[in-house]
Amino acid sequence: MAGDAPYQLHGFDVSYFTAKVRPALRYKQLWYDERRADIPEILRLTGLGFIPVVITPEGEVWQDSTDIYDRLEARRPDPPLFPASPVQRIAAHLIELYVDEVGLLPAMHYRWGSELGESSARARFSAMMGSSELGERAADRMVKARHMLGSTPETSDAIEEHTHALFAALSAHFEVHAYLLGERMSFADCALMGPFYAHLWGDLVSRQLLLETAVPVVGWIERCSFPNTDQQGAWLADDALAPELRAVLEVMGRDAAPLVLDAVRAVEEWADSRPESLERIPRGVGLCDSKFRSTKLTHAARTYALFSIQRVLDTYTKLDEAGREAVDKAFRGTGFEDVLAYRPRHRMIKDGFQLAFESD
Ligand SMILES: N[C@@H](CCC(=O)N[C@@H](CS)C(=O)NCC(=O)O)C(=O)O
Repeated sequence: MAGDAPYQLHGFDVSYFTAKVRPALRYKQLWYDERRADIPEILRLTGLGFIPVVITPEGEVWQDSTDIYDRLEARRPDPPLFPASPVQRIAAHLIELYVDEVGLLPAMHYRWGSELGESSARARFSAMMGSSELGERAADRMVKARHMLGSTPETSDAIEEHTHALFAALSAHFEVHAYLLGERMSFADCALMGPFYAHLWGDLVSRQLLLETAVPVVGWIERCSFPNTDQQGAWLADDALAPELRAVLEVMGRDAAPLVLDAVRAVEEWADSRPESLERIPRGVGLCDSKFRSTKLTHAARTYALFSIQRVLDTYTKLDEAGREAVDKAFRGTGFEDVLAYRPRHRMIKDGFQLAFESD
């Protein structure tokens, strides 16, 4: 799809969700121009203060990393980001669910949860904004967001245990395979670059941890950053998942599924009796308590959680019986079976760029 203008990616190098999208643009071999996000312009274009935003050569505006994947795949199906076979496709969706809802915890913990982490992140933010005043202000907002997500001094041990388990499982996997689903990148890899590129690799404390304990993961970050076409092989044959991926899915599923489901239940309860006259649904509907490993973790129940789980379940419930059986068998015992068994009673849609309930 050669045009006479590049795609534009508006984001930041420190940004989690920009890091989800950048590898997808590179993998698709699109001509794109990455810009430091112009937030007033993004507000004007989308009505929202979120990055990343992609502007196509024709001037279409794409917002939300999940939506950006869908549109990229629809426009340029080759090379593919989305596996067509049920088990691999659902695996990729579940990994993206982990990233969108829970991967923020290790990312925020290592960036802001220690003196060295916070002081180096503040310096990075100030350098990025070209002003220590603006950098400090942005950092203050992130420190608050970190607590709302459930990354606090009380949960830091559990988050570190989770991260160590994840690094170990991913290292064992990437010692054998180039990417999560085999020898070709998929949107699962792009999604997992969300926590791994901007935060875990870009930040001082976690970078040291990766280099000391998870070198195969560093190799994978490098491959996802430069996904050259001539270095892409195939996803595993026969819709298989690598045995090594099972351990990764177990860390993600067992630790993350309870948090996602608690948030979704809280959002649904709120939606049962939501005020009729709401112009916009809120980003969060209050706090909810969950168990993260064996620690109590209090986190904001974000309305986006319902949208995230719906994305997985829409794919799952449309599978034929044989596909659903194969998926059930593959994810049984990972913790993700509880996600696949959930049936939301409210449905979310996008009204423009804004999340809304279908009946609104
Ligand atoms: N669902 C959106 C989330 C985007 C998002 O939260 N981006 C962060 C930066 S990494 C942001 O813009 N935050 C601004 C805010 O929370 O107000 C996506 O997947 O693109």
